[in-house]
Amino acid sequence: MTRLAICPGSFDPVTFGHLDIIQRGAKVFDEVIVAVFNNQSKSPLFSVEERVSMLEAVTKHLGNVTVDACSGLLVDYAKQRNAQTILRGLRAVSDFEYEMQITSMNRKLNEEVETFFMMTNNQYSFLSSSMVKEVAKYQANVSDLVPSVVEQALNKKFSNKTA
Ligand code: COD
Repeated sequence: MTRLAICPGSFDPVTFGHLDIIQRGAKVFDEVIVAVFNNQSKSPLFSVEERVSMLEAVTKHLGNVTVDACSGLLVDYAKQRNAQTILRGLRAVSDFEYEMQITSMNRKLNEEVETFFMMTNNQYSFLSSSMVKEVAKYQANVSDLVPSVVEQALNKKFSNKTA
């Protein structure tokens, strides 16, 4: 049986923290699908198409990773793809409550879907897409935080805007 995991998120935009979880997940599972959702509680900077395209660029070296644009419920998407595992990353205690809520809701919606958590690499424990956007808006150097394709896209987004 193929061990397939769905790695869901907003990825607005993908950071080295996300990439670390995807890369490590790709070693544990036979196949990983990175599922890009629009999280209603966050207003996105990049369109889903832009996020998918950046994720495809930064995961192209991983043969067992694919990227997909998704809408609707995560558990429905997992069922559609015949996946029983959701892969999420955990940074700090502050993530725990949010992740517990999502996991409990998903379990209530479909108890056959299990969620696996991977602890962040220490060097990325402070890293989030929102912080990257916040500092990039003020032209700070984000090359240590995001892949270069994302850095270029951020520069382009913010080059015509006054902070
Ligand atoms: N280090 C390690 N992991 C990290 C880091 C980091 N520095 N930064 C982020 N991560 C992890 C996150 O913990 C998460 O596991 C993943 O990377 C993606 O992160 P985000 O922030 O892009 O993803 P979210 O939290 O916005 O994703 C929310 C979902 C899209 C999964 C959620 O809204 C969802 O399931 N939507 C579909 C509708 C649904 O089914 N709703 C019911 C459940 S709430």
